[in-house]
Amino acid sequence: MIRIDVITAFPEYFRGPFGESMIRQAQRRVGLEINLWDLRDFTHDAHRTVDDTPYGGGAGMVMKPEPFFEALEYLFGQGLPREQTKIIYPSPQGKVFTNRVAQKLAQEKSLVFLCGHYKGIDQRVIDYWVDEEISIGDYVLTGGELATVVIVDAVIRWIPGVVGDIESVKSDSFEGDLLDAPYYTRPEIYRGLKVPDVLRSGNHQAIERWRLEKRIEKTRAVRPDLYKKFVEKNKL
Ligand code: 6GU
Repeated sequence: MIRIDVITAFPEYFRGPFGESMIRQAQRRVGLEINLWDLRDFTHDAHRTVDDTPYGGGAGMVMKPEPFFEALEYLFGQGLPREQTKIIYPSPQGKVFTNRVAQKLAQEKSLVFLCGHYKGIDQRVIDYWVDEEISIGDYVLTGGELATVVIVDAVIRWIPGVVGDIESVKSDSFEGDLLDAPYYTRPEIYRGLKVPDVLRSGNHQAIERWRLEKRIEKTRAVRPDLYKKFVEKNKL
């Protein structure tokens, strides 16, 4: 059982992705609980202001500390146990998110995501509250909402019961430092394009060998960094 709380100035952003597919299945099937909290509900001015100009000057705005402090104090005041919660701040300054990080986060009881916008959140929120600052890659998004959706999706796949067959999760890309093999379904010939014979041979050993070859070939071609890891770990 995992509980996820998201603190955001744009809660509507999540209704689509969290209402669909895998994430909804997870909420039904394994009792995943997702709560959205509107950051603006923790402001006190008529304009419900969540940002302000940066000390030291420069372009862009910074998210004010008070609404985040008050939202978190509210959550933990409502009985969410702080010591059993990981507070995550998705940001380009974070450590890079990988499938391994996703698998580890899936073992937590409670995750809280703080969504930043503009230049980011006042550093005091990060220093005082945040357990993990996580980036989903070397590019900049307009806000942390999309990164939160990405992280939540990748995390919940690792909760037993979310994906029907956990073996499928384990054979996906990146397991064993390799990308996944190509897949085919019917028809056997489509517009003259054939499914590889080996996949129709019924020879499971040959199929496994072929799949491994394809994974190695593809990884070597598009991800030399991963391929190097694979070669080193397997002493090839
Ligand atoms: Cl987590 N947030 C934003 N705003 N941009 C990003 C990111 C996160 N990860 C990569 N780019």
